[in-house]
Amino acid sequence: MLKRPYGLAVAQLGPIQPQDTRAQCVARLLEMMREAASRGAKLVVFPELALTTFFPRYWMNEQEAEQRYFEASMPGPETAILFETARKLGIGFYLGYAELTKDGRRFNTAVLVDAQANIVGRYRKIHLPGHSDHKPKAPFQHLEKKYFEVGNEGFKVWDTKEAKIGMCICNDRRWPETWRVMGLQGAEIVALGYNTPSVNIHWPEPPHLRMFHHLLTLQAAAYQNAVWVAASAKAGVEDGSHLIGGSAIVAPSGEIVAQAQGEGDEVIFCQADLAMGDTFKQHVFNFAAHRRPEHYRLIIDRVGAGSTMGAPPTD
Ligand code: CDT
Repeated sequence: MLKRPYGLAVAQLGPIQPQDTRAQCVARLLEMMREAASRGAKLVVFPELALTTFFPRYWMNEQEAEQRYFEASMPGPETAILFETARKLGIGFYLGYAELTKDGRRFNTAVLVDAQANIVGRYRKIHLPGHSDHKPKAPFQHLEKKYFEVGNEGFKVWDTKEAKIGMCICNDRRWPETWRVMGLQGAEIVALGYNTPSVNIHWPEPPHLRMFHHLLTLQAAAYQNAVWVAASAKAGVEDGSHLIGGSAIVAPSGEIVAQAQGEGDEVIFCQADLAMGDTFKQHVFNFAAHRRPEHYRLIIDRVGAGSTMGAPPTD
């Protein structure tokens, strides 16, 4: 089979402190965008909520959150330069940010921007982790359920000129349904950003499991859906709270082909051969030949099992 090379880059961000400005963050993103383009990338993937510190760790009222951390337009005054630079460099990008819509709704969102700087796709996070109530005894909060609505646009795949690209955000990667819905649309690349605290405030989870489960889910999803996965962390210590790194590019074989070494700003790159996904889609994961949807009905009919159904969130 002919190779279909596609330059794929992931730009991991080190910590963003609460006092850091949008302009400072955007300058860091621009530097990495330039590096990604110079290495031959057609797409660079930035993290979830890439313009601010991971603010769901703070309890505040919604109005304050909107003023400090949300974007009322994309591109906006501080992010326009990202679009202009991408157009000049001829590179596409994925950018996660907190979206405030014109009618005042809030979503944890990512956009897919093409090499002409057009927004070609938008994804609003569906699997929101954490809680909406104040937990004063916890070392920090995880208030995504307070600040964001559940995404209302589903899991889509965008047919760009050179690749079919899907998007998801952070906690979505832990759920096989996320990937299969995109796999069934023929996704070739799935881009995702994440902010994963190494401490679980809900139960004493051994911290090493955070990295293990992160890579486990990416690798299983890449293989089972025959897609390339490009996953970008916001990493390091933000205001005393540690976020895991581990940004990675995973092939449809399930193998990690590039991985960030540290917890700072870092670009990783690989020349992804999209034909590898075609091979897996024609054989072991030939969905049309092998799937048995008549036996999968419970997946859509039932939300949870047994006694945990309807229980409060405990991630
Ligand atoms: N940002 C985000 O979604 N973080 C969650 C933390 C919960 S860990 C079970 C994540 O899935 O990484």
